[in-house]
Amino acid sequence: MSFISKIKKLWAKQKLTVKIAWLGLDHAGKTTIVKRITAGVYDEFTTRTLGMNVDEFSSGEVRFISWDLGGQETFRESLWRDYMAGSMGVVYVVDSADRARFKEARDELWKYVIENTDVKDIPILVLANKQDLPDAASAGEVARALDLHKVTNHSYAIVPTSAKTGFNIEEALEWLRQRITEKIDQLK
Ligand SMILES: Nc1nc2c(ncn2[C@@H]2O[C@H](COP(=O)(O)OP(=O)(O)O)[C@@H](O)[C@H]2O)c(=O)[nH]1
Ligand SMILES: [Mg+2]
Repeated sequence: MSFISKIKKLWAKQKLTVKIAWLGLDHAGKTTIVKRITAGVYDEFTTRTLGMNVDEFSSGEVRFISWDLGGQETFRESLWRDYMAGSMGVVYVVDSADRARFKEARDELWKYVIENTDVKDIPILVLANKQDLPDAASAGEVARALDLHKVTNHSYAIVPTSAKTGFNIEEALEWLRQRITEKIDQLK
């Protein structure tokens, strides 16, 4: 059973919308991954998200909100907070081949998620994306660059993925689905 159908089944039982926030620097692959999940295709021509850099996708009762981090202006932060409110999980996407921006990716993850007191204890799934590229850093290298070993206030996982080949996308989301299911069970 796919991630989407499991979440849908879960929702049917729980009567709630599962909202997942997708964050990461521009060009990391967020829109491409979400499109692959919701439409089942690799879209080579995903355009750079313009304007507010916010995309919303829905599949059944699963809502994906995708937000480009980096260079955010202050007025956007309040909108970002609204979008984050009620999110049951965060997917943080990194371009594993873009080592020049690892530091920036680290800083944004810490600023907007880990050190953000508005973000309660929700699971963080880090995708070390673009593993199909020959010079891609391993998931371990990405984890070190992001200082993930210093994270104590969230459960997290890091998974190497490729939106181009579909490598590990389902498996990664399975981890998130399990964490969210546990959370919902605790609320019962
Ligand atoms: N080779 C490769 N390219 C990817 C992968 N994921 C995304 N891309 C490409 O990277 C660019 C940025 O992707 P996009 O989804 O728009 O990134 P976003 O800004 O995070 O939403 C696009 O040209 C995608 O086709 C991947 O896993 N491998
Ligand atoms: Mg995008």
